[in-house]
Amino acid sequence: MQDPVTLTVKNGIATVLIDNPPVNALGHQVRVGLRDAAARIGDDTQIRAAVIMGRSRFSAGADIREFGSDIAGPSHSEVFNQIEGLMKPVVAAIDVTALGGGAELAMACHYRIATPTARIGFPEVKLGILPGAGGTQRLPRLIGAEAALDMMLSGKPITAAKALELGLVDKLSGDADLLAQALRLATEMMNFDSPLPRSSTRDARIKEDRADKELFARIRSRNARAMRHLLAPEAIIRCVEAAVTLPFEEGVRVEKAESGRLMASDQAKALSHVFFAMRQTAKIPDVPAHTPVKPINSVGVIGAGTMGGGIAMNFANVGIPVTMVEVKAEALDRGLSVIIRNYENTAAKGKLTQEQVDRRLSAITGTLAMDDLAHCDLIIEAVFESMEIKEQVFSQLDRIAKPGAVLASNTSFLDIDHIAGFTKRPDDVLGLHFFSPANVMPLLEVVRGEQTSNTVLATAMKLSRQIGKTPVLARVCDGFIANRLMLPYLVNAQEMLVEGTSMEEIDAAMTDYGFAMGPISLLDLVGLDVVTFPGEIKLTEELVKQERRGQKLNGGFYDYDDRRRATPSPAALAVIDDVRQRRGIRGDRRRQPEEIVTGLLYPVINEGAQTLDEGIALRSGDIDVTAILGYNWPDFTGGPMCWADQHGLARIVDGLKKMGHTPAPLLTRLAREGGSFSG
Ligand code: 3H9
Repeated sequence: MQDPVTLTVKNGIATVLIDNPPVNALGHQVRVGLRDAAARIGDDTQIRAAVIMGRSRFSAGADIREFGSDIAGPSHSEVFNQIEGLMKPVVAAIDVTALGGGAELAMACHYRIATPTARIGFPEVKLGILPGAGGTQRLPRLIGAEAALDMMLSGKPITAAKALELGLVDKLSGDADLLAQALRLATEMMNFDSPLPRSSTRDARIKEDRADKELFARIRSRNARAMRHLLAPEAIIRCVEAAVTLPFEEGVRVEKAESGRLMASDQAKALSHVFFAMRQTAKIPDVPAHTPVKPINSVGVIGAGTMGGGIAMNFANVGIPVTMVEVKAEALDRGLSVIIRNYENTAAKGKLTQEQVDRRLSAITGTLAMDDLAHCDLIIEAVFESMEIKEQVFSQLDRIAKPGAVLASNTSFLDIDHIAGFTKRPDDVLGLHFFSPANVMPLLEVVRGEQTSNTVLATAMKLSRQIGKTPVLARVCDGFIANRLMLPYLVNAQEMLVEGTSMEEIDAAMTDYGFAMGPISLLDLVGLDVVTFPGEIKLTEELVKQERRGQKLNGGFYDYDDRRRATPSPAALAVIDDVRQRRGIRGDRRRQPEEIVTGLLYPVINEGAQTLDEGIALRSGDIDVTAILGYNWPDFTGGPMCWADQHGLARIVDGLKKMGHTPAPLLTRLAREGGSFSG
C-alpha cells in the first residue's frame, strides 16, 4: 500500500498530499501521516510554509468505519491542533469536497484556497454526530454562529463561492491550477511578517453573536420540527452556545463531552448503518462489479397512467429519450398533460428553467402504436395489474422488441417468472418496481427472475443510479420486499382500530416513534382504492363503497378541511362499528402508545426475517433501505431490522408469541444465539 500521506519540499514549501482512495477519509494511517508531516514542518528549518491537499479531492472527513470502536490515536483534534499551532503558514488547497473532518482540517490551516467547483460541508448531523474535532468551535469563529449552525444543522454542503462570501475560505483558485495558486499563496504568506491567522483565536464574529440575545432561541424555534426525535441538532446548538460564551479550550471540552455522548448513541450507530447500507444495495454477490452492462439510450414505457408518466419523467430528466405508449388517444393525452403540469409546477417553484422543461418534454414522445417501441433499449410495462393483460403485453413485446432489449415490468406483486414465460427471452426480463410518485420516490426495487441474466441485472443497477434512485435487489414473491414488509403494518393498524384503539391514538404513537405520518393517515394519503388487504379487514373496501377514497376524494378514515386538517370521519367510525358488530368484537381494547408501536412493528420485523430467510432480500440492510426510502421509515432508527437489533431480538420473539404470532425461524434462531440481523 502506498503512503496515504506524503510530504515533498520545493523552494522552502512543503506539499503534504493526502492519498487515501476512494475519498481521502481521515483514517488512522492518514492521521499518523499528518501528525508526522506537521512535526517535520515544525522541525525542518528548510521548510518555511506548507500546503495541504488531497489527491482527487480534499477529504470526505473521518473514516466512518472507525466509529463504534475506540479510535486509535492520534485523534483528529490532536492532529488539527498541532497543524494550527505551527509557526509557519499552512494553506489548505481544497478541491471537489472538504466534508466533516475534512472541513475541520481545512479550518485548522491558516489559509484556505478552493477551486470554484469545490463544496464544503459538515454532514455529521446526518450521521447522528457533530463536528467533534474542534469544528463546532472554529466554524462560528470564522463565519458567525448563525451561518455555522445553518451549515451544521442542515448538513448540506455549500459552494466555494458561498464559502468565500461567508469567510470560510480566503480565496478561490479561478481556472488556474489549484496547487500552483496554493503554493503562490504560501510563498506570499511566508514572506509576510504578521501573526498567523488561527481560527481558534478569532473572536470578532462571536463578539457580535454574544450581543444577539435571541440568537439561540430563534435557531431552536426555527429548527424545532426538523430536530424532533434527533439528538445531534440540540447537541450542536449547545456546542455553538459554548463557542460563543466560553474560551476556545472550554468550548472544546463541551464539544468533546457532547460528541462522546452522540458517538455512543443508538441514533449514531443506526445512521452510520444506513450510510453504508445505502451504498451496499447495488452490490450483488454473484454479479461481479465488472459485469458488462447494456447501453440504454432509449426507453419505452407502456401505459401513460400515473405510474407510467412518472417513470417516463425519470428518463427524460437525465436526457434519455422515452417513447410512451397508450391504447387510447384520450388516455395518452391525459398522461402527457399530467407530465406537462408536473414540470410546469416544478418550474413555477423555481427548480427548473423553462429551457430545462422544454428539453425534458421534448425527450418524451407519445404514441398509440406498440411497434414504435422496436428501437428501444429498455421497455418498461406499467399497465393494469392483471396477469392476462401482462400476457398480452409481453407476448406482443417479444415480437416487437429488438434482440437484446431489456424488458421490465413495474408490477408491485405479480410473479416476474410467470411474466418472463410469456417471452422467448426470459433472461432479458426483470421487474423494475417504482414507488409512487415514480418521479419523486428515491427507491427502485429491482426484481430478479429465475432466469434474469447478470448483464441485465448489472444494467438495471447502473441505470438506477443514473436516474437518481437507490436500487434494492429482490427475488420473486408476493409483494417483493417493500409491500410484503409493510402489509402487516397496515393490516394490524386497522385491526387495532376494530379492536378499540382510536385512529388518532394509532397515528400519534407512530409519529412519536418517528414516522412523518401514522398508518391510518398513510392509507388515506395513498388512496383507499389502491390498497387491498387479505383476511377479514374490510374497512378500506367498505369506505370505497361509500366513494370515500382518501385525501384525494371525499376523505377516508379522516375528513379533511380546505387546509388538509384531519378529523376522524363519522362515516368511517360507523364502518368500523359495523365491522365490529359483524365480527362480534366488543371494540373496547384500547392500547397504550408503547403497545401500539410494538404491536405494529414486531410483525414487520417478523416478515423481514422471513423475507431474509427465503432469500427474497440479500441483506438485512437492504430491507432497512427499502423501508426508509419506500415507506419513509425514520432513518434515525436505522430501519426495521437495525431497530430490531438494537431493541433486542429475544424481546421481539417474546412479544410476538404473546400477540399470538409465530416468530420466523431466523428470528428465533438469532434471538436464541444472541445474534443480530446485521451479523
Ligand atoms: C466526521 O468527519 C467526524 C468528524 O467531525 C470528527 C469526529 C471526531 N468514511 O458515497 P460514495 C466510502 S464524520 C469511510 O459511493 P460518491 C463509501 O462507503 C464524516 N468510507 O461516492 C464508498 O465505499 P464502497 C463526515 C467512506 O462519489 C466509497 O467511499 N463525512 C466515507 O457518490 C465511495 O462513496 C461524511 O459524512 C467516509 N467518510 O460520494 C461524508 N465516505 O465503494 C460521507 C465515503 O466500498 N461521504 N466512503 O461502497 C459522502 O458524502 C460521499 O461518499 C462523497 C462521495 C460525497 C464524499
